[in-house]
Amino acid sequence: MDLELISIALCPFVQSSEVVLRLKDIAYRLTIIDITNPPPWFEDVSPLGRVPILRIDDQHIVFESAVINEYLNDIASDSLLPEEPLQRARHRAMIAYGAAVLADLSGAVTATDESEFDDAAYDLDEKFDYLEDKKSDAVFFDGPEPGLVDACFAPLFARLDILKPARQLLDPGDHPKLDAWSSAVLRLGAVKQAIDSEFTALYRKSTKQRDGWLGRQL
Ligand SMILES: N[C@@H](CCC(=O)N[C@@H](CS)C(=O)NCC(=O)O)C(=O)O
Repeated sequence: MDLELISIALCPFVQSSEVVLRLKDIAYRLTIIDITNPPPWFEDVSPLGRVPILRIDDQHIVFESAVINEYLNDIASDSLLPEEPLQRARHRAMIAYGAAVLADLSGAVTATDESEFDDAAYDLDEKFDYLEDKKSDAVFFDGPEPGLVDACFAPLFARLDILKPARQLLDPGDHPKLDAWSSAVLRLGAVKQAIDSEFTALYRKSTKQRDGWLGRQL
């Protein structure tokens, strides 16, 4: 099976799919496009004009990262989701929550002044309170091995880590379970491969170039 993941640089949703591909040891090709000047074929493969897109054997298309990740989970052994329906639903809900946390982080990064930044950081902190409350004592989100939820949170944790010199948005004192979870996720080989030092440099540079309040502190 030929799997092509269509991406843009710095997309956290693409990175979550790459983490799943690496956790499941599935071979794939990465095609990076310029979303501001997409190739003519992009319109045909991306109904929402967004990445990630998974192209299978050059003929089938799957879009939306959560759907792509479940598909990848389904085609290889050792499921990254629990079996029990309510637990599965809980994990899927947490994946949707992770996307909302990423949106808050984006608000913090794009805030132009300190007061706008503080509002975004407050929203983020409230999300962290919820996660701290829901997090089990397990190493990963819900057990000793990483799952789909961990893959979806990896891009968030990586960004928070890169932004630390500017602001420690995830305070280990307030959110110890979340902090330990983030460290465990960032130590994973699959995460280090999918979110590498090249990304760190690029994300740092793009945050500084945005000239938002946070970028100016980096
Ligand atoms: N819900 C979507 C979100 C994907 C998304 O927002 N992708 C961004 C890049 S990170 C994108 O393609 N943006 C292009 C645009 O909005 O023009 C998913 O999980 O796949």
